[in-house]
Amino acid sequence: MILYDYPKAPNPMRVNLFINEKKIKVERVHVDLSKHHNLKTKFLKLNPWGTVPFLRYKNQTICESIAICRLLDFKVPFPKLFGNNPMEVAKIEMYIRKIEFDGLQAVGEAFRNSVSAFKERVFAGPNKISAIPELVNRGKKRSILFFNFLEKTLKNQKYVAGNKFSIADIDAYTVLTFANWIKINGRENKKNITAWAEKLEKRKSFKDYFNLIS
Ligand SMILES: N[C@@H](CCC(=O)N[C@@H](CS)C(=O)NCC(=O)O)C(=O)O
Repeated sequence: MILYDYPKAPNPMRVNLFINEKKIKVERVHVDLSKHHNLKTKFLKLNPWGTVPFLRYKNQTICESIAICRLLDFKVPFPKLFGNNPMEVAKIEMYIRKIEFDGLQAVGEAFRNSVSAFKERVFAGPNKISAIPELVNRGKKRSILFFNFLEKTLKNQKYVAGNKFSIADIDAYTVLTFANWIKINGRENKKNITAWAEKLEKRKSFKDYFNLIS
């Protein structure tokens, strides 16, 4: 099992946090996104989508962070990060979709449309699509709305999807970190987000991740 990885980037970050929570040992290949190595022929041959993370397992490629986590979840079922009963599973799925669409994509919209390196390739992968600078502010507004939503959610529950730590916390924390790239501090004036983030940062899985990228 080989993880093609660039741990500083948001999608690899969430898979790395998941792997750490599960204490899974994987072999890693570093794909340097800062040098666009994801578009090198040798990587495109393995993953034509041109994104990381992706996992090579049994001569097959699995890309998409949540799909990778799902596969790993079958291999190492505990701790349960996708829920333990139908209601937990549904709630976690509900939150991870909301976080991906309204959080990760919002920050991504502001980031990708603002960076000169992605001017002609605004979406991850090999396709050439031009950036639209007007979307930077829209992405920032959407990101702020997302953090307002997260603050409200964390007022009533200890973790994002309820009273247990789950993949939803990993995803939401990843958005919080990614937002620094567009100079939005999701903790500012948000006591529930701040307390929750500080709690997560005490977990061994998070400390191990920070060590990996330092
Ligand atoms: N939906 C995919 C997104 C993967 C993705 O966008 N990865 C980024 C890094 S966070 C990437 O590979 N970027 C390469 C590029 O910009 O071409 C997932 O969940 O894994």
